[in-house]
Amino acid sequence: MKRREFIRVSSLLGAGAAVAPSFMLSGCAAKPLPGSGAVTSTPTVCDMCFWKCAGHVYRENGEIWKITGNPDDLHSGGRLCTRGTGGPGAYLDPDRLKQPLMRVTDADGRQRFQEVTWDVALDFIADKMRGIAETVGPERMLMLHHGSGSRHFVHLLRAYGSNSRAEPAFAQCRGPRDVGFRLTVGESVSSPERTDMANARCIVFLGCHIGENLHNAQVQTMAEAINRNATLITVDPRFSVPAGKSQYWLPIKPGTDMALLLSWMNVLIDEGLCDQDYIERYTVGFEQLAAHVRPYTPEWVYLETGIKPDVIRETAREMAKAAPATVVHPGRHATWYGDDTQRSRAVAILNALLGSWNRKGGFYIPESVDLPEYPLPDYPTPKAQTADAYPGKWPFASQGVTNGAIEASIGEDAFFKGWLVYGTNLPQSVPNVEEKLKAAANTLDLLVVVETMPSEMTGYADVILPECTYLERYDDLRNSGEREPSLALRMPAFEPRYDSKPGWWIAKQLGSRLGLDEYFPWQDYSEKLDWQLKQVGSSLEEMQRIGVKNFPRQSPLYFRPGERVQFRTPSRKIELYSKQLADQGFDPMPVYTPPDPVPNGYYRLNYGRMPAHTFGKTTNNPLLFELTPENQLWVNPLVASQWSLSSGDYVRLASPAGAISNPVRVRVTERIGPDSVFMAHGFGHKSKRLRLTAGVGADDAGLMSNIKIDPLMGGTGMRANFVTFVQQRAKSS
Ligand SMILES: Nc1nc2c(c(=O)[nH]1)N[C@H]1C(S)=C(S)[C@@H](COP(=O)(O)OP(=O)(O)OC[C@H]3O[C@@H](n4cnc5c(=O)[nH]c(N)nc54)[C@H](O)[C@@H]3O)O[C@H]1N2
Ligand SMILES: Nc1nc2c(c(=O)[nH]1)N[C@H]1C(S)=C(S)[C@@H](COP(=O)(O)OP(=O)(O)OC[C@H]3O[C@@H](n4cnc5c(=O)[nH]c(N)nc54)[C@H](O)[C@@H]3O)O[C@H]1N2
Ligand code: SF4
Ligand SMILES: [Mo]
Repeated sequence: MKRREFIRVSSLLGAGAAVAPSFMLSGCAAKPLPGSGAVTSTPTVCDMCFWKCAGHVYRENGEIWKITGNPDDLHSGGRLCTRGTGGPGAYLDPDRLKQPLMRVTDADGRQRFQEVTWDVALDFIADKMRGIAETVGPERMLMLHHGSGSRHFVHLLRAYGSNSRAEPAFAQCRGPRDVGFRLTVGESVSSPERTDMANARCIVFLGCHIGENLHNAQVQTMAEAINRNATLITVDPRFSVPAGKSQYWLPIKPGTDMALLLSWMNVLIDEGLCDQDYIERYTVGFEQLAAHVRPYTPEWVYLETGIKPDVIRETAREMAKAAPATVVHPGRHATWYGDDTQRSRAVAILNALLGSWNRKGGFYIPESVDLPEYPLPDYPTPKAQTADAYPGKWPFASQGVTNGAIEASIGEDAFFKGWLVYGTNLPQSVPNVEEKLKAAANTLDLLVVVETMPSEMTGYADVILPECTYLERYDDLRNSGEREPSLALRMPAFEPRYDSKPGWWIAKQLGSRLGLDEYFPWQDYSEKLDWQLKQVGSSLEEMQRIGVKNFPRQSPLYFRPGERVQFRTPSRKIELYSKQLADQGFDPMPVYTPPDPVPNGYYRLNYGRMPAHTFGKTTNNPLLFELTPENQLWVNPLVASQWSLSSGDYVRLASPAGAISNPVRVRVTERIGPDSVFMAHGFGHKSKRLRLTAGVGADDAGLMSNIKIDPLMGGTGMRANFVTFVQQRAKSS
């Protein structure tokens, strides 16, 4: 028998589970108007996505009423997005995990989850963790995670002796961008992105689809730039939201951005449009770069990208005219075609030629509050790091690589023996991973999932721990590097519903069972926050009133004219030519490789964000579900007529590897070219306990089998995937 079979968590609730809940706010009409009862509020930091806007939670007669932005919060401009406003739905969702669950095997050999007490669940986990530490060492316990709440568990594992961890937000998202910028300018673009769009006169988006990607301050500063008549240049094969706001829309042939970037450099250098003073002062390798980009003439690049030579020249001149107030936006989800670190390097190099890195209207220098850490004993030094699980691979990975760590968890002699999974839904977020997850689950000694919802990932667990939502707990203070340093407080607006618990409490309980009490000296997490706040002249009491506190900057926002700067690269300069890469056998300057052609009868699978949802994490939220219940498949009219499709039809998609999607609703639109189809990521849930969203819409991840691994840092390029339609027959042409 399999050690762990995947349990569709549906078996837990019995027959009633299949019925969709009627929406619990539907009783509102019978109540007095919102706001007419006794109103109280508490501050929060939104957790509906990973941007961390500060807001206030309003209660009326003790019940949730609404969440609004905190006007003092520069991070959010005082406004929440659609998803942030939908936060009450996360708290009220009747499908939330309600009590700890443990996998049990019945007499007939079938496995199911059984409700247990917290003591039983925590004792079980602590026993297994102790066993792993004693037999193979604590560093063989891996954390897979996402989100600010995971810090409590990072702390727990560090205290226990493991620094092994990985998050899809690296190898499936911004990893190549971070590494590409670090290799070039010595530091990352950070989150929130340090783009100075608020002051830019020209903004270039490659793919990056802000407006559908609703990262709050990015949307607002883009809107400010539009109002100031900044020149927007959007490179996207699809007519995206920013494309619609741009003076220049460059509908590029997918996968050829590198050629365009190199051609822009060619034009800037050829026409003498670079910031020569900046280049001489701050960069190395200009001569090599100039020689390298010489062959990438607009005429040659036109044949690859489909972008006309005069458009390439004109847009390069626009960038130079506005420089240094030009942002070539680095995007965020950068794992596209496997050469992504190099493409991100090309973006960084282009910004350097324009002199925009750390200059007004280009990028600013972020600053956070100098907040002391609570005094605790030092962590033990682990005997191994995450990368020791996949030796020799991906020398420039600056964080753990999920795909590498998952593969190193399969088999009796696997490197990792236990997993603690927090706030990440791996079956949807790591492409082509389900068989690997099943194999890992069959051999791991321990697989714990800390979740708020019965996600697909919970189906693989030994133990599922129900965390309460962000509206019911304290977490660490928000202290991100920003234009202006600030602290923001997340505090409970409500007692945890059901038998859910805050992450800090769960981590402390496990710590105590593992003999690590000295790392968790607080009875309540608010004691730790109060201590930290008092070190910087505030207090918990003050923050409970104001929610956000802004602090004066200690250092300038941009480079001062002519300032001497030491970049954090080996040469202490911006590395247009990278000796680091050459030394390891990689291309020292970015090189263009054409993408795989689309197989006959197939279309490129393009995917991205939609405003109303964050991945699959909000699709079951009753408020947001009501707004946007499903994703749609964008299909070009030519393709639609070939396959006899109309808007509103449902189709299934097939991948070359034989995967078939759920039915997805067609939207016929000129906004996508005839070589591709497009859908928002995060739909097509399989977990039946997500009663609203289960089976609704299609999952892009399930259709991905052709993954292009970035040799520098292990990122999983996901854009080289193709699909075709099932059910319909192509008309004979
Ligand atoms: N195919 C495909 N794959 C992708 C992408 C794509 O577009 N297409 N996008 C990539 C990108 S950009 C990223 S950043 C990653 C993101 O991928 P993940 O890191 O996996 O993030 P989510 O998909 O948002 O999953 C978050 C999970 O956390 C749970 N959760 C929500 N709130 C809480 C909480 O307070 N506590 C706990 N413990 N759990 C909580 C949610 O229920 C959900 O199951 O996916 C990447 N993978
Ligand atoms: N509402 C909402 N907002 C979000 C999120 C969310 O889940 N919901 N997630 C957040 C996260 S974690 C991330 S990482 C970001 C991701 O958001 P971004 O970094 O902005 O998006 P990307 O996935 O890089 O790019 C998607 C765009 O690339 C285009 N594209 C596809 N192929 C190509 C190509 O070959 N060349 C070019 N130039 N363009 C191409 C697509 O048509 C699409 O418009 O969004 C963030 N914001
Ligand atoms: S961008 Fe929206 S969902 Fe994300 S933290 Fe801000 S308000 Fe919340
Ligand atoms: Mo992301």
